[in-house]
Order: sequence, then structure tokens, then C-alpha cells
Amino acid sequence: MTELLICGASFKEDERARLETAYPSAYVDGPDDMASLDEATRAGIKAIAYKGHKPFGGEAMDLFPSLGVVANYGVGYDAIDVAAASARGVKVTNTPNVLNDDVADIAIGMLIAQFRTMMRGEAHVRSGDWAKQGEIPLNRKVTGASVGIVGLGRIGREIADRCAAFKMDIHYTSRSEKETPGWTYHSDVVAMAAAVDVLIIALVGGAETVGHVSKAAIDALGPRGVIINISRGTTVDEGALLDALEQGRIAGAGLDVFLNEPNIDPRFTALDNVVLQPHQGSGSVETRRAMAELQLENIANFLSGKDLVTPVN
Ligand code: 8YV
Repeated sequence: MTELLICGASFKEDERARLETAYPSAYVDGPDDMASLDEATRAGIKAIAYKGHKPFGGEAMDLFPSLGVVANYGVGYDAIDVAAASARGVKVTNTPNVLNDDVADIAIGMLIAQFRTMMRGEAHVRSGDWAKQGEIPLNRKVTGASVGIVGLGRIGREIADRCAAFKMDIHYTSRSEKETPGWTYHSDVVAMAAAVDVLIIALVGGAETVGHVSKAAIDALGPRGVIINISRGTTVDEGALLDALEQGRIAGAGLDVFLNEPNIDPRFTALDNVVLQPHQGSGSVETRRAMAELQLENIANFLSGKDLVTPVN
């Protein structure tokens, strides 16, 4: 009997093979394809291993009368309708913590690349312009910058710790003030933006954070301001961000996440003050392996009646 449904075109071959070896499985590219599975297969599915960012809602869950768990490959589960799952008695799990370092690393990497114009430097060397034209224009010092972390959760904390190693003046917003070593708490993102050079967005995705970094926050950041986003494209007012970047009302951005990935707004690629990454924050071999293992562990625990390792609901 097929117990597991693997759902997600972005599963790598080895990840899929590991799941298929562990349990009799069926596979679909995304939630939209679930209805095409035959009824007998759907009836046996107890667990879904999910990977991706396509919406997975209650209607799709209803196709599986024996469904007990949706195990998400990723810490962010904004694609999954958790309220709909809870209403059906379906557990949701995610993969927190194992990716904190990678995502924090890429935030700092984009910050350095943006400040030090490393993409321009790379192009300058590759094109041969270095020999023809000499040095690139001077750029901006990273160490000692003032930074505002939007959301001091698990990943935000790792980012802040790295910023501390760069002797930065650290500010943060979060639901409540945290115990921090001399960092400045703000209850309001607009007030924080006015006090710092860099905003690093480390919020959870989902309905409650849509447009959290608003036009007002972007305006408050000002012409020396840089926005780094490793969370979700939804957490910033993307239209306002593009306008500000195009008009030089902020200095630049480093972005690993966008609306409508991977078909991002073409206005981004026309800009020369941004560092753009293809949502690869957690994308090291080591971390993706750990995420896949945690997903499988949650499925295994559910199917053998043990406690879930990282439950969401
Ligand atoms: C993705 C992520 O899960 O964990 C998250 O929330 O955004 C990423 O690590 C990864 O791209 C697989 O979809």
C-alpha cells in the first residue's frame, strides 16, 4: 500500500530516492497534480513529503482521507494552509534550525557583496576592463555599519551574531524585547529604519507579515540605506522597493527572495545597485541534506506512532 506522497518538482533525485526507498511512494510535481492520482492510491496516503512554494490548501488535503501529516522541506511553511490542516486533524512539520547558519551566511554575503560592489568587481576582472581602465570606483566599508534586523528569531539571531563580529551597531525589531548584549530594540520597523543604514529582513512569511517592510520604512531608511532580504518576497512592499531602487532613494539591496519566484519582476535585473540570488539561502549540500533527513525523520516518527521532531501545529 502506498503510504507516502512525495510532492514537489524541486526535490533532487537523491532526496526523492531516499524517500522512495524508505516507503512505498507516489509522486506528483505539485498540489495541482494531486487530483490526477487514482482513488485507490490517494486512499492509502498517510504522509505527504512537501517541497516547494506552491499553495497547498484544504481542498488538496481532502483528496487524501487517511492523511495524517504534511512534512515540509523548509523552515517556512507559508505555502501550506496550516489552519486547514489543523481543522482536518492533519499535522504539519517543518525543518527549523538546521538551516540557520546557511541563511545567515548568505545574508552577510549579500551585504558584503552589495557594499563592496563585488559583482561589479567580478565583471571588471572577467571583461578585461581592469587592464584597460584600471581600478573600479571606491565603495563602502562594511565593518562598523549600523544594521537593523527585522525579526530576531532563530535566523535573525544568527545574522545579528555575525554582524556583531563585524563590529556593527545592532538594532532589531521583534514581537517582544529580547535579552541581547547591548543591541537596541525597536517596536516599530519605520523608527528602526530611520536609525540604521541596513535593514536585514528575517521575518517568517505568511499573511501576518505581508508588506511589513512598507513604503514608509523604505523611505525612512533613506538614500544611504540598503535592504537585505532572506525571508520571503512578501515581507517587503516590492513595488515600493523597486521604485526606491530605481530612483536612488535607497542605495541598494541584496535579495535572495522575490514575489512570483522564479519569474521575478524584470525591473530587478535592470538595476545595477542590487545583488540578486536565486533563493539559495539554505542551498549548501550539507544543509539540504540535514533538511531532507529532518523531513524524513518527521515522516518516520509519524508513521511509527512516535512524537514528531519539529511539529508546527
Ligand atoms: C526552501 C526556505 O525550503 O526553508 C525555507 O523556508 O525558504 C528554503 O530553505 C528551499 O528552497 C526548498 O524549497
